[in-house]
Amino acid sequence: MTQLKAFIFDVDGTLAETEKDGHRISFNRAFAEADLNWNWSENLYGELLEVSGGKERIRYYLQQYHPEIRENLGTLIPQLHQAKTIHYRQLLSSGEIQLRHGVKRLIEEAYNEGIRLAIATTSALPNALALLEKHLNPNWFEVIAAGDIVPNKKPSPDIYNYVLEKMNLSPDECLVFEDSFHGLQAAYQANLKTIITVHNYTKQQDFSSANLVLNHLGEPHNPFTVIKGEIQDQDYFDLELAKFLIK
Ligand code: XBP
Ligand code: MG
Repeated sequence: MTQLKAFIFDVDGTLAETEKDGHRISFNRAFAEADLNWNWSENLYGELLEVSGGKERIRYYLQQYHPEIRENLGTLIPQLHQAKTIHYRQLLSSGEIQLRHGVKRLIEEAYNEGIRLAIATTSALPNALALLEKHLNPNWFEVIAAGDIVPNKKPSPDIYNYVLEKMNLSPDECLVFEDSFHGLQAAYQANLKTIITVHNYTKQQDFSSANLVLNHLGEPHNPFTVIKGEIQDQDYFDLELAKFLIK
């Protein structure tokens, strides 16, 4: 029987719904500040989420929607992204973005029971830290793998392989929490079992290789809905369910 040793969490979309009301708003604020009349609507942002990473997303947007802008991209993109990061951190510190249902409860339970914790995110490190500092304790996470720390972003498995190596763990001892197809692909290619909690931007995606798909992690008085997976008599995701899934 395999022993559960660690949880690895994605950040954006998994710990909190940061994309629509967080990252998107911050990109738009950075564009306005730079006197650019680009506006990423909720719909357009859904399309742009196909590209992981903020800098990569701006570059893709320019290629698709402003192919005439070709000069100084090597300066413009990092400048915009840096400004966006400042806006994003301000927005998070204001407390406007809350954790998703069950996240804090599960992480506290895992930490108190000695389950090792890690973060694997495409977001820049300051952005991931801003959310952890506001709502959780960054010191609880043994490894916080973020942004450009690996050569290739999700759906590449690089970030998950990096975490496994740093923690000296084998994939069968861990469970991953993700919200998106890209995230699932990354974890799956690293041979990790994955629990998906969907949201509006990802609920139509293909999660056939996930071990469990939920609408959220649930709370004792706010049960989850199982979208895919065989579990019995469970209203919320806890360590007991995690141990059952890892067997
Ligand atoms: C997160 C992302 C990130 C954020 C922007 O993906 O795609 O690009 O939208 O972050 P995941 P930065 O949840 O799969 O890690 O601007 O900090 O790059
Ligand atoms: Mg995500």
